[in-house]
Amino acid sequence: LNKDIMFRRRETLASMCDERARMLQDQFNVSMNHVHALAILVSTFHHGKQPSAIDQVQMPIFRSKILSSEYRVTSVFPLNMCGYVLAMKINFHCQLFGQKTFEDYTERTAFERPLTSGVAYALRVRHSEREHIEKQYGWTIKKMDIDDQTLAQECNPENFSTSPVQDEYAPVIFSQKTVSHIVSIDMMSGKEDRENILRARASGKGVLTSPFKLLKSNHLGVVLTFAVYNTNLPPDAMPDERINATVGYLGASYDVPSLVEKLLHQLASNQTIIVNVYDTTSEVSPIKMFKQKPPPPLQAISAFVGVLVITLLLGHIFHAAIKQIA
Ligand code: WA2
Repeated sequence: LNKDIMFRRRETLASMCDERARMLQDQFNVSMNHVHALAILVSTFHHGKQPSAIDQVQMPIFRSKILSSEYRVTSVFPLNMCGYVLAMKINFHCQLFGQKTFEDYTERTAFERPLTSGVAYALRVRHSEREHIEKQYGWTIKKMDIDDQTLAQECNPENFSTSPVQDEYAPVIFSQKTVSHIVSIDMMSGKEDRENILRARASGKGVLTSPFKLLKSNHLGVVLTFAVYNTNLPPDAMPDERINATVGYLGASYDVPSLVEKLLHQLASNQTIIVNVYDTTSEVSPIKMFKQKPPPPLQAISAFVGVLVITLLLGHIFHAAIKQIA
């Protein structure tokens, strides 16, 4: 009889596993496609038009609060009355409306990216352009150097130190509200983000980092990056051609604990399970990405079937699922 129960539990777990693995794979593909479409949107509306037409994606609402920072930024232009107004308009447009439009658009389309915790756009900035960009946006480019203690606390871009001189930078200029804490931070100053940026722009493909601790939440997660080019490159374009045509990077972060929560929430049933997630890309040292604490009186829950272990293979994302019986 005991053997029979074990057998049935194993069957139940196996199908729950398969269902969740398939759902992860599907939702990841959906999210990835939409992030890719966002990269094309930025390329078309922000870089493809002079001046940026990103605000025509959706008419922004005028906010008078914005006006003070706009004056601060434009006052650097030593222009006559006419030119001053002109400079004001351009700044208003790119710097503030651009961010507001991106924020609104990405928030309203968040349902298209079910597993992501936020998307952001980092601009490619050469050292020679740094001063101009910093004046235009009204902040200095920050370095992603922050110890674990500070990470756990409020993560405000003001707490980051100014970036030292580099050949080039990738400061975030637009972000979904959920990740607004990375605006002005140079994404090339973080090891994982930097590697992703370099691979994305040379390959023209969506690329994924290994799991690492994300800023602010300090949760383990991964980042997906697509390069944004200033022309519509053919699929067979050479890496050098791609690197030269790169103007920025569109990225999305996946926060694993919230991903598991969302997944469990959507598949809630009368069965009780514990979900653990491992990245098994490296067979010798799998990375524990999420470990759910078991509720105390586990054996007392009649619906408890076991511990579900989802393994992620980052080469083939969310490739397989295996299971255990507690
Ligand atoms: N996004 C959110 N949280 C993070 C993070 C990130 N990167 N890196 C560390 N914590 C704008 O690939 C370009 C997003 C990086 C894209």
